Amino acid sequence: MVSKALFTALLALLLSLFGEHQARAIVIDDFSAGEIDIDGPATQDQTDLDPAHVIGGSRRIQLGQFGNGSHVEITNDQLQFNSVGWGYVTLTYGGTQALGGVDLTADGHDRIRIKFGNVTTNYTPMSLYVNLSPSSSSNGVSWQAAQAWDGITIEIPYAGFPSPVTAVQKIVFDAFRNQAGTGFEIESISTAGPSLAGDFNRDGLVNGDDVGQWMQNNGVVTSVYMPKVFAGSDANLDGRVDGADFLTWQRLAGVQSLTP
Ligand SMILES: [Ca+2]
Ligand SMILES: [Ca+2]
Ligand SMILES: [Ca+2]
Repeated sequence: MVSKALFTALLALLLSLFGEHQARAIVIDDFSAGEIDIDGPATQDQTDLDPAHVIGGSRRIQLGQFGNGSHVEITNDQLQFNSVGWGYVTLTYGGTQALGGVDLTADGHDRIRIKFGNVTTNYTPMSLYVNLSPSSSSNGVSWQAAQAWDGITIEIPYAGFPSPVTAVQKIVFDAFRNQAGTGFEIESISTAGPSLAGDFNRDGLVNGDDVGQWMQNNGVVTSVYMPKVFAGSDANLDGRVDGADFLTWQRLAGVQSLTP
């Protein structure tokens, strides 16, 4: 017979072991805190936000425009940006108060992961800076979101960043000089570790949902302008989402089906 006390101790041990293997992502922003609805041009500082949802507990939003009609909303756990004219939005974490040296590589994480919602644009230049002033625009990691990016997850390996990410004081996401009529949604920005190549939507499983994700993003090319940025659906990391990536999914899904 196992006594209740022993059982409880064993359970606690198991939970602690399990906990050690859980790679906990650092949430840079999941947009579930600090709802906002503003028209540009505007700059707004939000403080005292839950640091579990916004790194450092504060975010600065700078909303600008060449022409008119830029608009940003943080609502329903996502950021939504729209612009009639050429608009831009910059999010700064650690802007009002430095982040205090956050190690983004904790738990073996080696990349930043950005999950998009709908994207409506021919192209939208974006950048991510770590520990750099946003004015150093050539020194961050840049990419261009495009129409086919609906629902895409992209990942930016730390190897692509010009600055170390082990003692971070400031993180800046910049979507600049968007074409007229641009709209995009971002669900979350977080750290991440390597994942299964066929797990296109990064939910930890390789299943039919990933095929839906692949179909949505089939044809996306990241390698032309953005050698440092990869789509979650790009299983073989060659900078494009195509049939070769689907075959990787098929292989992995076949392996998994042995242990449903
Ligand atoms: Ca979210
Ligand atoms: Ca999946
Ligand atoms: Ca590929």
